Amino acid sequence: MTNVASLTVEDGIGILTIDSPPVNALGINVRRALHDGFNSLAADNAVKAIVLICGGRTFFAGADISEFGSEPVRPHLGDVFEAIENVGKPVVAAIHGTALGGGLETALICNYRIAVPSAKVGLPEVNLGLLPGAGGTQRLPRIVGPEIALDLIISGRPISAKQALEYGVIDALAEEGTLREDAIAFARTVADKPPVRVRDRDDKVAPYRGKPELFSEFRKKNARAFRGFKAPENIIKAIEAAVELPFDEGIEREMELFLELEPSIESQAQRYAFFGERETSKIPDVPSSTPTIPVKSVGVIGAGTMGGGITMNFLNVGIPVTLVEMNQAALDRGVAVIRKNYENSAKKGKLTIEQVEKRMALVNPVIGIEALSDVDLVIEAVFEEMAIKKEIFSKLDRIAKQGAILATNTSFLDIDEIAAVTGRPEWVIGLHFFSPANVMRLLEVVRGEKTSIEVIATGMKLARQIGKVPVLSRVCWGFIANRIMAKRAIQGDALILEGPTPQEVDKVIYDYGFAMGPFQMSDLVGLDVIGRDSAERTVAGDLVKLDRLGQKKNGGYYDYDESRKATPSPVAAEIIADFAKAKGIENKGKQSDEEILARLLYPVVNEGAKLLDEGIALRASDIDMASILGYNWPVYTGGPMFWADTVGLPKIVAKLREYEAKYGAEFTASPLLVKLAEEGKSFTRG
Ligand code: T1G
Repeated sequence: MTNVASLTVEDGIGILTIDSPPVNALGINVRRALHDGFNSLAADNAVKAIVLICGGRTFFAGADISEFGSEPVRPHLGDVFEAIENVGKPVVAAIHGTALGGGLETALICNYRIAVPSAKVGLPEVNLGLLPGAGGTQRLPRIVGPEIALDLIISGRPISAKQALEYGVIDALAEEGTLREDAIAFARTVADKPPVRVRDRDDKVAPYRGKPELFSEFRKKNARAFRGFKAPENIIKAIEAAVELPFDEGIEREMELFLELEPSIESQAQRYAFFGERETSKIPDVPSSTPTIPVKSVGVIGAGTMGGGITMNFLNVGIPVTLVEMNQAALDRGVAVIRKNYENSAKKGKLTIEQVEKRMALVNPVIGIEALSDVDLVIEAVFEEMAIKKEIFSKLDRIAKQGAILATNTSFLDIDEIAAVTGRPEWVIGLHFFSPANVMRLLEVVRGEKTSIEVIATGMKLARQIGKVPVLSRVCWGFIANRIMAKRAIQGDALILEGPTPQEVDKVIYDYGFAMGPFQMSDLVGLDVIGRDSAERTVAGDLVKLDRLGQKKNGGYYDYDESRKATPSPVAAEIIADFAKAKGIENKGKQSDEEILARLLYPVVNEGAKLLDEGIALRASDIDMASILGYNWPVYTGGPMFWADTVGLPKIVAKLREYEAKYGAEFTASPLLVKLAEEGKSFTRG
């Protein structure tokens, strides 16, 4: 057992320090150290009060997520909490960093809590498809009341030490840098007091007893947001138990509700996504020791929707941006949209006016790219037209300083072809943002054949710096997310010619867990936008010819009333029937939801397997992260590749072969998918 604990006694105060990098997760070594440490402190009569503190970057950041799914090893967290609660002396939790999940629950089992101002505390288990299973749903409501507890535990949002003090979650603030000393001093003030226990407090929950409306209204208000997730309902039930049941029964109820979640596919998927988001930064031929290039100033070419959103990401973290357009009107429009976005955030209380002005002061709007001669990074975000991009990059080659990174935000075009017009292809990379660029967390970092590993490492690091999750891709049409999701769009367009209606297809995708189906999305985005690049005739193109542009004008696949409520459109149905007839496709009538889902998503899985076959994507979880973070693929399914493993790869291969026989090579199963299916292996389960 590695020694993660140190125990000292200073003038009657026992100090138990746990130091288990990287985040003092409450894995078996830490649990053993706590259990043994508190048992020896209980037996030491010289100890009048105890300080529990952590070394390294943070107080306990929760249970060890990697232990879930395997047989729990004693001492369990419950055993540790019993040792703490029965130590018979006041215990002060000294908090720095992020006391999260089981970490905060450990602090709540202590009698007092003191934290440095920079600390944060929270119960984020909901993000893992779980609930606080070590008393958090029973203790937190006893401190802050069920209403605030519902908000904090369902949102999983951490709160600052200052907010925690206001809520009574902590008892005092320490000075930055003197947490240990301040905690010892605090312990001295309570050493001769009988230990208070959160579990004995009833004043915050009693007023809600026998009044279920708080919970029923909360359920109703959040039904849409909770759709498909299991954890929120169980959290609500656990907090209801904190109000209605005596503490020990509430703890039992909490454990029952936790054990319903822990083995669920939804929680396995969300825990997989937690690690998957961190795995994306691990690149075999770009070691974490690779030197990176400092990026202290950025140039963005194009102040349209993408350029504006991209710019905001850098302003948000204090990096100045020179924003370039070709004319003043476009520039003014772009800057105005950025300002409006920030002012909307300020209206929602997410930003102060000072923060808005501070960010706006960092954007330097100019006409012409000559102004980019001194920036560390240029991101081109102009129209998706190769000739235009080539012209810009050949100019940049002359203008940008040596050592500047030249990035393109292209969604589909060949980055090697763009790099080839410069004399510095090693410095050219793709930074592919997803719209809205200031919101979506996915950033596809596209390495060209010649992109240097320093530039790749810089792109990956910069992504995290601006709050994105980077997924590395090599060059191909559509890179990762767009390429696999294009398969869903193609099959959706094909299906509505064979019998299923747009609303039947949309319903299957909505029921699967997406916010909306492909045809509702097309109507929302605008059919003139969706169909714009298509060379051949499409249903969307035929609808546009009738001036049916979607929600914004005359409806599209659906008709809309003045409140934009969608109804099936007879006009669209006729257009679809005419189109099918012209292509000689017979209407085979309705198909089952299962059949529609397979036809829509199995090709997506197959394309993901091809990405791995071709070395475009590094790992299956990267494809899942790109889908979840770029297309809002429902996280509780784990993404296409994790989901495919739950469906069973042999079943998917068999269905693809059936489609191949019917429709041709579009459905030929990737060699990797076939191999894994035949060997009984999986994409994501080792
Ligand atoms: N368990 C195991 N490993 C963890 C971990 C955890 N709880 N938290 C972080 N790591 C690893 C992470 O995988 C990465 O590893 C490294 O630490 C740095 O993390 C009973 C059931 C604490 C805010 O949900 O939110 O308690 O990639 O890159 O950006 O009721 O990690 O270096 O190999 O994220 O500075 C509840 C999860 C668990 C907190 C730090 N706790 N962690 O962020 O670093 S369930 C959580 C975080 C629970 C109880 C329930 C963040 C962080 P590697 P990082 P960071």
